[in-house]
Amino acid sequence: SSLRVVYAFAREMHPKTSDVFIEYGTAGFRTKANLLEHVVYRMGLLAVIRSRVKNGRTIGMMITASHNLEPDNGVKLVDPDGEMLEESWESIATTLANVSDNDLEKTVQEIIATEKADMALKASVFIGMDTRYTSPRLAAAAANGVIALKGTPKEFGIVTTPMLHFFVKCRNDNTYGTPTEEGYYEKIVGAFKNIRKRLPARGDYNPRLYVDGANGVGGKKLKAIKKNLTELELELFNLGGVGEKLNLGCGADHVKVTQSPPKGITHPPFQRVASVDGDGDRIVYYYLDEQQKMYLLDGDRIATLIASYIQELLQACNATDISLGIVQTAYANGASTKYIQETLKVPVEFVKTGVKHLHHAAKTYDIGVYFEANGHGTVLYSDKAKKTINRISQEGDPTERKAAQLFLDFIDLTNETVGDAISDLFIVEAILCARGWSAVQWMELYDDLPCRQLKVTVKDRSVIKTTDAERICSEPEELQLKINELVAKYTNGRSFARPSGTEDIVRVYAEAETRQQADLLAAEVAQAVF
Ligand code: NG1
Ligand code: ZN
Repeated sequence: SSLRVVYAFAREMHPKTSDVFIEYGTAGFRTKANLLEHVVYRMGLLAVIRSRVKNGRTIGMMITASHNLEPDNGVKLVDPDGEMLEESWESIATTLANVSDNDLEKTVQEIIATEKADMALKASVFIGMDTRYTSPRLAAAAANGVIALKGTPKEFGIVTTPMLHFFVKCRNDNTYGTPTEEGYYEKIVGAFKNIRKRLPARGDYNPRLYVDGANGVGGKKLKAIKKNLTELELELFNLGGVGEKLNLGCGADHVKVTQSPPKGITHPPFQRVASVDGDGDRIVYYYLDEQQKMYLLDGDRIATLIASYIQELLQACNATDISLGIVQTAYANGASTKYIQETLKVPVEFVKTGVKHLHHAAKTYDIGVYFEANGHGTVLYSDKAKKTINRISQEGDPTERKAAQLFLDFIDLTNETVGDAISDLFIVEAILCARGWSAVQWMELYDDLPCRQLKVTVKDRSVIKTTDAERICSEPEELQLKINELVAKYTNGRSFARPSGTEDIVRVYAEAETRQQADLLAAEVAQAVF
């Protein structure tokens, strides 16, 4: 039977070579690349089963370790609507990844039975990978897994994570777009060009944008886009040339966490710079002043910029019955939350770290804007919102119609499946252009509280349990009491500690009125954790 083939195939080609337990976490499986081949092969098997459980709809597999350094790699599954794998399947994936080669056939059979997969159905799996040198080998293992259960793999080669999500969505819902790289550019870049036709550059907006590509796939794709782009003057850096290492000293995570510019770029004062991460799903902006002081415009800044603009568009269309909400995590700067509540007066909700939680919460609004502070986020438009705006674009009075038509282009510009650095870049640029703003004017919306993130290595990070969207530590109880005590010493102090879902560490976050106080509070809480 085909299952015997799977079993033999695994033994011969992708045997389990490590006994280290591996877990499907917030970012799928992620570890040293040399420990992953059997995991990826098995995820190929699982993707076929999942596709059949979903009536033969296409499932995605992305080979990437995002902002991690080159020796790591990972794999994530994408569900038919282009969203992350349903949470209940994460434990199934974990089980399958960890069984011995001897138990593989039995486990596959059990999953098929429990999930009632009709193995007679066709199955389709889209596979994408980032630029790591270990990715082609892992993508091949993924395809082998798909073939072993008689599914049909389609390999897209090197693409950004959000591009793969987009392809999967389009394949299963052709009203969303065409599931090819060209289809992606046509929709996203096409929408940007339409917007720019409606809104020529004005005021203090300067169409010149510098980009830090993290030496990964995002920069490479922007290079392709740049060829046909006259509306923006892109200056691209860190494109992964000879000797330039992925994510090393550059990229969105480096810029956000170290609060310093990436290597590989020099720029004039006040030049707007966008920094993307290794697989092109995160983006942050920054600029330096004449004294080389850095001003960071992170995910919270992008969320507030987008939400405030959507609010304007809703008003201009007179779409009064459309609800707008923002979703943040504990890492959101307190000043951004205050701005949302007090100035924008938009509802804001907190969820646990990890994009799937934000995505889920954002769906409860007619329009939901979600961003992690690290620059991973997007906007979700409900059918109700889309229908309403569409109707106004045809039936509203002339001003309303015009606003609604512009709004429709903004919806097209958005990759709703997942946070997308390229889509977000064009959204930010379109809004800055619409407002005639420089990055300095964007920065003036509110002042961030100085903040600091630290990593603490502990013997067993799982002893720390959290509650209230990870803002409170429920176990050990003494730890939260200690944090309360430390925080109370500082003006506008806030701090929390949580075990990372992607690294074997505890993350400590602190913010306070001054840089010195934020640093001190973080250090004190880290000491308490340790
Ligand atoms: P962990 O390691 O659980 O903090 C990190 C990021 C998340 C998310 C995931 C997946 C921070 C503080 N945490 O999770 O936001 O992006 O990686 O990549 O940035
Ligand atoms: Zn990423």
